[in-house]
Amino acid sequence: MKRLVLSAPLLLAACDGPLSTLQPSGSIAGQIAWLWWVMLGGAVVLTVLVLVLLAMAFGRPRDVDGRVWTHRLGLWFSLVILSATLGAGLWVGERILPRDDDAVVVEAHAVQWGWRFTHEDAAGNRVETDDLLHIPAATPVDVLVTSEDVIHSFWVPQLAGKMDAIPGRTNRIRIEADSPGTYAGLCAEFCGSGHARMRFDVQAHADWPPDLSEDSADE
Ligand SMILES: [Cu+2]
Repeated sequence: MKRLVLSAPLLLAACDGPLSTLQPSGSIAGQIAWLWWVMLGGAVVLTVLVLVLLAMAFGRPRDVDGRVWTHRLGLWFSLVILSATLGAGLWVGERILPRDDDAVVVEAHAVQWGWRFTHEDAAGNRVETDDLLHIPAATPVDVLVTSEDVIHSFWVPQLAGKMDAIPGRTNRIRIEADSPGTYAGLCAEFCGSGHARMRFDVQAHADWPPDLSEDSADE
């Protein structure tokens, strides 16, 4: 137990970095990170309860009130915790869905093994980029996710959750970056021998659409 406690900082250090869902850079990813902590809190509380019950079961015999430990704690308390985490999941899940509003729409097309992204320039022309998705900062962006061949998955951990790229189907996911910058993305569904190479970047621009003719790294 002592080792586990001492190694906690090391374990938490692994949750750091540009692919961490626990370092959100937008409101959608922020809500997902919040839900992660709520789920962790609920799991810890129930795990502690089970460990206490186990300790009592294997400890020396003693008189216990069955109504308290079985009904109130074992049943009702657990139901309250599970209901709260379920409610939090439904609440967050509903709030991060794409809506019919003025969100910017871009496209992400997956192919073994890379990403082709499309956005519109100021003249309304389609601009295609490989493995680099341009989006506006501080604006909701809906990504239309498609696939050429097998199932892939579009994931930018600091901006949103995952969305599968399925052949013959268009899935929509909303992402948002609070501020200009570059965010790491990857394919989150094993899709063959080149899966590990399916990394990409998302560049969030203060000005939209961006002028890519001079320098795409204008942020
Ligand atoms: Cu993949």
